[in-house]
Amino acid sequence: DFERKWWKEAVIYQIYPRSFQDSDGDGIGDLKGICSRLDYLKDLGIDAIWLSPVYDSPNDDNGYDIRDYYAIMKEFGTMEDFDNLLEEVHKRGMKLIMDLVINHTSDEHEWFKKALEGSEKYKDYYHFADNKDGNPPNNWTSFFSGPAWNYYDKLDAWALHLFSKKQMDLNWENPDLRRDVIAMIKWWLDKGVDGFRLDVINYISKKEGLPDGNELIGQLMGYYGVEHYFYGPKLHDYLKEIKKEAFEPYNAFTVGETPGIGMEMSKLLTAAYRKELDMIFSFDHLETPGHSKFDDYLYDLNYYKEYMIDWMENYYKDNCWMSLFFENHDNPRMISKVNPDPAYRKALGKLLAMMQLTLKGTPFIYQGQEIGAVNRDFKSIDDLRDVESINLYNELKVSVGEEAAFKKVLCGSRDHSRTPMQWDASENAGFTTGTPWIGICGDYKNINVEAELKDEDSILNFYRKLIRLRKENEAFVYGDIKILDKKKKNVFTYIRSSKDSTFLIECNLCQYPVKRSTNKYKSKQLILSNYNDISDILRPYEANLYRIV
Ligand code: TEU
Repeated sequence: DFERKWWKEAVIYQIYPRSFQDSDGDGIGDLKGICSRLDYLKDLGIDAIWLSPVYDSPNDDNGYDIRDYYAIMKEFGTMEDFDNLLEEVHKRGMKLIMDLVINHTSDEHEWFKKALEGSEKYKDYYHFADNKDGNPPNNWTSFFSGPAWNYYDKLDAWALHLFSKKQMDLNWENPDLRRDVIAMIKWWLDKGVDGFRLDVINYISKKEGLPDGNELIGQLMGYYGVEHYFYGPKLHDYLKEIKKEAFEPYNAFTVGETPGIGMEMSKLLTAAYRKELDMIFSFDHLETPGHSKFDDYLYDLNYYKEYMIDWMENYYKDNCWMSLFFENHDNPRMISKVNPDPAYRKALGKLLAMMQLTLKGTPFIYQGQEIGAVNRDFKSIDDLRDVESINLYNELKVSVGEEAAFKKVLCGSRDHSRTPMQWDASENAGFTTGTPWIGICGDYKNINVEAELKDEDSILNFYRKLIRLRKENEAFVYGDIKILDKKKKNVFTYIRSSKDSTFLIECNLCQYPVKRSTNKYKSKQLILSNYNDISDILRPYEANLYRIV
């Protein structure tokens, strides 16, 4: 009874352009490099590509600080290269989703430069506040350490930045700003892009007057002021306006990145009748409760099971559709989060693929996940590049010293997922002929696309088989899901069924053998497993997919 949409059926692949494929030897990935790898993605079974930002940027936050929405970052190539990439993607029957960063711009954007020159019109494109007593206007803190305000002595005023000091928050209250953003979105849609991932889109509406953040919430969340903007008063108004003015006329796909948004709010953002967004990324499943991203702990997949039971049974009721992801450019590699012991990498990598590609929702595969990439063995802070990691290190080392600060940052550093894609065992893993902008994972000699394509039993070939199975069996897309043995720890067993086929998936969520669940499905045929034989117990991270005949 679901409305059929291409984005419900698609397997989507996220590319972090800086680290995917370099074509001109400058050590930085680029658009031509991506073009040279499209056949690899087509062969993997990818239907749509989400490109992290490629717009002109000073790269304080690797492109999430946009200086010119209408130009391509020079390190990535030219607008002609972009047009060619879009054409080549479409030629292969794939779609291209752009990353739309409209909560903030770079402080080098022309709007902000005009504001600094005193233009009242453009000051109102941002959150400026006159200086009163030499202190920031409120107690809000940045996600990248320190106060969320820059002071500009020429204007004797402060300006808000929730992220880095060079990422200045836009004032969405301003209809002129909204009009300029909508015009820009339509300019990209006129070029033929198929949709957008909207960066921290739930932050765009701030509480009137930007009041101080509650002390207790600030301590709990680790950031002050979040309650005043994570689900702001006019968020739905702004989303309905962009949908009506830009996305709907072009039938453009949208997935909102919405940190902190819970299930009920997500329904208000994505239910079809709401005409706001098609999907959202919720992040609550990425950390087990009581843990922050920078804690030194192993992620328990039993929490993922609990989380998915809740969402699978409640989210779809209201005609909403889930995104399914384990990794992106903001998080460490999932295999390393669950169990860094190399003995389990292969089984665990396939288990994650099995769940992501057979649960109900649209899978977003992050570059490298398909070859079982793991965290990087960074040796010192000089190896890191991410503004969030470096700022946190500088903040922590004052109180806990350099070694402890580095250790804590490594637990959650975004750089783990930003090391170059590992294509083959040649120098620099085939990513560049130059010096890579960030170090390559030491294990690229045996963890690389070329080696895994040749190995029938590799994680990559497991993904390819699973993606093909998804395409051949509608049960994995629109089919119902029924979760069995909900209370049984370490076992995650569920049924996917449609009118013409039924599948049973059974997983062992831990590194110890467990008794398989006693389910009544006797007449089943094993069609895919991460263990190549049958035993009467489920081995560490065992994942089996059966057809019920
Ligand atoms: O991420 C916002 C966000 O939720 C993360 O920055 C998160 O707060 C942080 O990583 C927690 O450790 C988006 C982009 O995905 C991210 O790359 C950008 O840095 C950020 O917005 C600002 O544009």
